[in-house]
Amino acid sequence: MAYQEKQAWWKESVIYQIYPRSFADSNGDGIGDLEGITTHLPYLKELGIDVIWLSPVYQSPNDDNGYDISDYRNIMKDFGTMEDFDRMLNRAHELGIRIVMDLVVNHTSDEHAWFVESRKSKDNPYRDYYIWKEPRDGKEPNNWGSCFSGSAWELDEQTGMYYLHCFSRKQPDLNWENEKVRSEVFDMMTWWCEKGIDGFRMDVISMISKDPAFPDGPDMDGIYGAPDPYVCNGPRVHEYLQEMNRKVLSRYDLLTVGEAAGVTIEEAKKYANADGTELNMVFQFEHVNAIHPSQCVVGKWTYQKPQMPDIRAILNKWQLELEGKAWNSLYWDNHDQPRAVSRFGDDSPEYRVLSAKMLASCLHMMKGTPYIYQGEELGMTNTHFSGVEDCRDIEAVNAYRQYVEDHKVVPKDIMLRCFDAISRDNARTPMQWNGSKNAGFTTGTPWISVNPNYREINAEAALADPDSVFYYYQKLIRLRHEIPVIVYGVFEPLLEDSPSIYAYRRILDNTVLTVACNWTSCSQPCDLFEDQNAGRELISNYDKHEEGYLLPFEARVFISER
Ligand code: TEU
Ligand code: CA
Repeated sequence: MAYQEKQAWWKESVIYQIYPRSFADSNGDGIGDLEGITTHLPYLKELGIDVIWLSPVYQSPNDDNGYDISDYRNIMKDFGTMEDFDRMLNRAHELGIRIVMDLVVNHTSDEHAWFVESRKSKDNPYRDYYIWKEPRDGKEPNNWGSCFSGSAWELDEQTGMYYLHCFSRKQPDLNWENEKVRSEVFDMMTWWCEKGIDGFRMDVISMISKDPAFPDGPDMDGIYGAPDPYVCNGPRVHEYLQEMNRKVLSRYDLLTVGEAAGVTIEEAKKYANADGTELNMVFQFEHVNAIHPSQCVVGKWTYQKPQMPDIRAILNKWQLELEGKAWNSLYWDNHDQPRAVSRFGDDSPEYRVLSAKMLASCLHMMKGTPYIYQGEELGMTNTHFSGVEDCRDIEAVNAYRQYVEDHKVVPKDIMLRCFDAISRDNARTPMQWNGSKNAGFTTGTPWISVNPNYREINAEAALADPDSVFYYYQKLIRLRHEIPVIVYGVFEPLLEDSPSIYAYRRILDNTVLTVACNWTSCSQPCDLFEDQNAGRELISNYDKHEEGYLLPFEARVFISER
């Protein structure tokens, strides 16, 4: 091989994210659970994925659906028991599927024993586990707003001091400066590794080191200041991750991916450096935030559709600049994002299947490790919110209270339009298993409404249709396992000025992969496949092509030797 990229199983894998609350309910309480996951492992085996990333299953009062953990070594009661977990892990391993856990250690729940102690008094041994500050002029220590509305500081009456919470007030930020905190976290991680889990997805890991000066932030939404510049990629974050790597990660064979809000290319090269001193890869956010602030109603809220050329410029930049230096993760969807086919494709009956397949091709042929979010393989769509009472997500509910009700800066119907477009609840409606009541998700009342389109869009229907989005994903995954250029080929952009076609090449030794995706509902001229004799088609979402054109939402992948 002329070109050498270090081989690794986590580079050759496809990851499937499960949001347990919404995946499958085994006991009729309306909440997905571990037993539900175990039951559906054969479905995932059929899809062909290698790894499951499990959103948090730890004990939690569920202020933020498990991202507020009150005991890292216990299972959330709603989800089952540790025995259920062990059974799921064993069963997955028997099927050759690895399990990656969500690690949420930027913050804990306020009901975690450490915080219960910490807030008791200024001299409590756990006081320094969290970030406590004296009031400034009788008010909050600085202007930071929380991601979930309101101030990022909460006054605790007991001691008259404020604690920091970048997310909800029930998610106090841990103080990573305190070496006891770090060693507690590393012990806990080791405990899970000894259990035999296969890796960690690290929640907002880019935020664990704060600027010790805690300066006011730039305007966030006309009300609060944004903490981002002072909490993302902070001064000691790489030191902490290198310590974690030395003490835990390097001792096991793991997949590690850092959720890295605010990460730049330069920072990613450190977090995911090829020497392996920190993490395998990070989730960057640029392509899912490809909307200019001027197109937002307030804060992150918008109903504008992002444009392909902007997304392409971002993804191409990440592909080119990490080459040989760090590894990319590839995703359209997760539990914090609206459904990909609705946001980037076209979820109308005419184009839903075609555009879902196009998006899948576009992403899965890039260089990096692809992530599929539950239901993405069915082309599940966004849902509709007719009022705030349809919402479950703390982010949406709090934003509604703050912007619509309290400050009255956004009219109700505009806010709901934003929710339809990008609320996180779009991703959290129950997995659509079949056309029976509640989409086969539960026999009880689901904790969040099922998307009304479940009679047409569901796993049973997909498995019965050879042309389904499901089988298209299955084929993409199989191709990745069989054809090295898909994993290791160098990325080269094509047609960078096209307003409608996203195209690129991948090259490994003499093998060339050519990928072209039409992001529009019109036929578009395209001459990339003129010389058809030179190779063969690997996959496409159309059986017949039109010479010199890509049909609406057509995707074509071609392999040849040079
Ligand atoms: O998300 C953090 C994050 O940066 C986001 O995607 C965040 O949800 C978004 O900015 C809100 O608009 C992680 C988890 O993925 C998310 O589910 C949690 O709510 C959050 O951390 C707190 O743990
Ligand atoms: Ca249940």
